[in-house]
Amino acid sequence: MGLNPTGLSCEEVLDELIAAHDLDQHFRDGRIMGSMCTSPDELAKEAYMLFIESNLGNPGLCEGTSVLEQKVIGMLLDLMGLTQEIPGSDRAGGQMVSGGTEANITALWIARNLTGKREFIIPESAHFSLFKAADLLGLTPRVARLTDKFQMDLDHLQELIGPDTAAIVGIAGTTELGQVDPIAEIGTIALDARVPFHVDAAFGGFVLPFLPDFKDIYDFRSPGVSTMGVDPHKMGLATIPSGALLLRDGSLMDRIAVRTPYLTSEKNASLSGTRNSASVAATYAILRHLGYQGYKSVVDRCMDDSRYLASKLKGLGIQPVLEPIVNVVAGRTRDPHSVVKAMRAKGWHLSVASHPPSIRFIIMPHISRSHIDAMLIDLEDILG
Ligand code: 0PR
Repeated sequence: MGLNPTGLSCEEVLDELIAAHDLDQHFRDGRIMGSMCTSPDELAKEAYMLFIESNLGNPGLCEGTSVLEQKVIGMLLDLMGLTQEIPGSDRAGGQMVSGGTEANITALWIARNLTGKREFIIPESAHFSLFKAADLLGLTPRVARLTDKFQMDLDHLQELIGPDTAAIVGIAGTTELGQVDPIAEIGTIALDARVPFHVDAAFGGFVLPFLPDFKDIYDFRSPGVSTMGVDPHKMGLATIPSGALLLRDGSLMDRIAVRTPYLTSEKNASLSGTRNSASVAATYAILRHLGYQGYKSVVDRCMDDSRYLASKLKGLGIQPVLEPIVNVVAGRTRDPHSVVKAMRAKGWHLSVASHPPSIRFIIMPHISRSHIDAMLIDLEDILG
C-alpha cells in the first residue's frame, strides 16, 4: 500500500481503524489468559492523553514530566524495599523505560561498562530479552541450570562465576512459571564475588510486594541487589509502554551517558532518545490512585482466582507444575501446543510453557471467575 496522494476524511480513516481494531483481541472479553498485560485503568488512560506531547528525551522542555518521572521512580524504589531507612538509599535512582526488555538491556549495558567484562549469568528460566541484550552488547550469556523447583541452581551459579563475569541476573516472577529465584542467596554470592546483580522483576514487581510470603526477600532489601527491572505495564495497570529500571546507585546511569550538544541537557543516558512520557504520567496517576491497598486488593483477587484455577485443573487431571506463586499457572499436559491450538479455535487465548511442557495461564485483573469457569468447560471438552 502506497501513501494516498490526497488525504482521506477523518470518518474514512476512523472506519479503517475500527475495522482493524475489530480484528484485535480485547482484554474486556475475558478470553485472553496468556498475556502479561491487561486493560489499563481509566485514570491511566486519561493521564496518558494529557501528556501525549511530552518528551522526556528533552527534559528541559518537559520539567513537569521529569518531576513526575522522578516521583514514580521514588515510589517504585520504595515498593522494592529501598526505603529511607536503608543506608545509602539517598544515592538510589532510576529511569522509566519501555518495558522489561529495555530495563534488562540497560542494566547489562551499565554492568558491562562498569566492569569491562564480557560474560553474564542467567538462569535457564530467563526471558528471551536477555539474549537480545547479549547480542547487542557483545556479551556471552552463561546459563545456569534450574533446581527441581525451577529456581536458579546456586551450585551451578557458583561454578559459572569467573574472571570475566560482568553480571548475574535473577528472576523475580519467571515468564513461564512465575517462580522466584532465591534473590537473597544470589545477592550474597554476588557480593562475595563483587559482581553486579540485576533482578528482573518485570512481572513480579507488582505482585510480590503484596504477598505476605515474599515481602522482604526478593528486592533491594537483599544488599547484593544492584539493579531491578519492574514493569508497570504488566500488573501495574499502567498503559503500554511502561517499564522502570531502578538502581541502588543512581549515578551508575552515567556509565552509559553520551554528550548531547544541542539539547537542553548536556548528557543523555538512556537507550531511547525521544521517550514515551505519556506512560510516565499514566503510571504516576495509577500509583497515586490505587496506593498500596488498591494494588493489594487487585493482587489478592488474581491470586485467589489463580489458586481456584489450579485446583480445578487438578480436577481435570492436569497437574499444576507449581502451586501458584504469582498469578501464573502452568499445567502439565501431553502436547500442550495442540491443546492451546484447539482452545484458540474455541476463542481462548492461552499460551505454552516450554520447561516443562505445559499450558500456561496468566490470571490478570481482566479475568474473572466466570471467565475461568467458561474456559474450563471448553478445556474439559477438548481433553475429552
Ligand atoms: N522479563 C520478564 C520476566 C518478562 O516476563 C518479560 C515479558 C520481559 C522481561 C520483557 O518485557 P517487555 O515485553 O515489556 O519488554 N514477558 C511477556 C512474555 O514474553 C511479555 C508479553 C506480554 C508477551 C503480553 C505477550 C503479551 O500478550 O510473555
